[in-house]
Parts: sequence; C-alpha cells; structure tokens
Amino acid sequence: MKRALVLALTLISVAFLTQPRSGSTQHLPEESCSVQILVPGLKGDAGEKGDKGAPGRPGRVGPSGEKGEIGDKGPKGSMGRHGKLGPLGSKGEKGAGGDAGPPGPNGEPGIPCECGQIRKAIGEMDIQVSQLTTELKFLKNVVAGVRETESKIYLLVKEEKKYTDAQHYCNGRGGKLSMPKDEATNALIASYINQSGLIRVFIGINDLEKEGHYVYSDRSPMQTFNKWCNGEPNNAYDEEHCVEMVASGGWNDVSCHLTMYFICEFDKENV
Ligand code: GN1
Ligand code: CA
Repeated sequence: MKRALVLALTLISVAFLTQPRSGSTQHLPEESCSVQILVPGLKGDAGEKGDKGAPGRPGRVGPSGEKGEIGDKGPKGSMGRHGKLGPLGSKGEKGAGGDAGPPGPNGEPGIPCECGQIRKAIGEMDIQVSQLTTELKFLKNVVAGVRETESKIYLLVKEEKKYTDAQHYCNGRGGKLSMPKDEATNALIASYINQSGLIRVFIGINDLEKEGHYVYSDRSPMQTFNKWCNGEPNNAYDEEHCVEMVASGGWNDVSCHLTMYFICEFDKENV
C-alpha cells in the first residue's frame, strides 16, 4: 500500500517535471536523472530453489486418545511391608497350670526352742477356734428365729448337709432331725420353710434300715399320719431312703446324699 502510494507520487512528479515550463528548459537533463533513481526496476527471474530449511518447532500436544482394552493381568507383586499394629484382642482363657518348679534352697536353721510344747498349744487353739466358729453359726441361726410349740423348739439350720450329717448336727446339740408326727407339727414346719423362702429341707424320716419301712429319727416307726406327695415315696433310681419336706408341707423320699438345709427339734425340758 505504502509502496503504491510512493509509485503514484513518483509518476505525478514525473508528469509534472516533464511538462515544458516557460523560462527554465536548461535544467531538464538533471531532473530526469533523479526520476530514474526513484522508480523500481522490473521484477527479475525466479531464483534457484533454496536449501532445505531447519526443522520446525514441535507442534502442540494433541487430544488424549481413546482408552485401549484391558491388558492381561501382570505377575504377582512382591510381598508388601508389614501393616500397622492392630488393636489389642480380648483377654484369652486362662492357660493350664505350669509344671511345678524345682525345690528352693534350704532355709536358715531355726532358733532352738521348746517347739513340741508350742506346736501342741497351737494345735489346741486351732481346735478351739473351729469349735467356736461352729457354735457361732449355730447361735446365729438361733438368733435368726426359731419356732416353738408347748413342748418343743424347732430350728432351721441354714447349712447344706447330707442327711446323716444333718442328723449328727442335731444330735450333737441335744436334739433330733425334726419329726412331724401330726398335722399341727407338719403345718408349723411347712410355714417355717415358706417364711424362710426355701423350697425343701431334710426332716427326720428314713427307710435306711429296711426299704419301705419308714422310721422317725428317734427310731420310732411311722404311724398312720403321713404327708407323702402324690406318687411318693417312689424310691427313684432305687436309692431314695431319706425324706424331705417341700414348701407345700408334702413329703418326698430323696437320696440321702443330697445336701440341703434341715430342721432340728429340741425338747424344751432338755434345753
Ligand atoms: C425327682 O430326678 P427326678 O425328677 O426323676 C425327685 C424324686 C421324685 C420325682 C418325682 C432328687 O426325681 O425324688 O420322686 O422327682 N428327685 C429329686 O417326679 O428331687
Ligand atoms: Ca421320690
């Protein structure tokens, strides 16, 4: 554009300068010379093909290609590092006891003394302590409450014993295992059991000497009065020779080896 303008101005100047002017013809050759310098020459012939240029700059990164198909599973990787320590587990069962350890070294020799006498005294005190402990239990039972009729005192012993041990316990205190020989006594013992919140106790009746031949703990044979529960005595498993009273006041023959609470009776005149 710029070039076209220059060319146009040049042509105008040429036209202007080539017109005859009055009184100034003697300067024409010099002015034609300066016009030749301003006008470009004709376009030349095409040159020879140049050398191959340097490689261009790398193009822009193209868009992501489509996802290919899933390849085959690779080989198993090597074992990972140990994970973090887990939380503490719950306490396990107690293990079996270990073997006994080796015996310890011998102790220092003791100070010589009249050991025989001291040992004897300690042994006697041990016996007294156990007797007093037994008496204390008995008294606690008494304080806890007894039942009585005009002639007897009934005591519930809250210690679980086999029949014969229960009998010995009562005998040792001047009494007997309780013997309900009539309706009134049976009802008194039954209410004693109920008020103590129990369901069964040993009473003093057994057929230890002869199957089916029931006697009281004073060895007197059972008379017509009885309170057998329905279907009892049945000598179940062929080994029921002692008698319990249940809360209803009914009797049932049971194994003498069972352990349960029991009721002793004492004659008031012996107390
Ligand atoms: C009891 O164990 P089982 O239920 O057969 C009871 C027997 C009674 C029987 C009556 C230990 O025997 O003395 O005759 O129920 N034995 C004990 O069904 O209580
Ligand atoms: Ca029975």
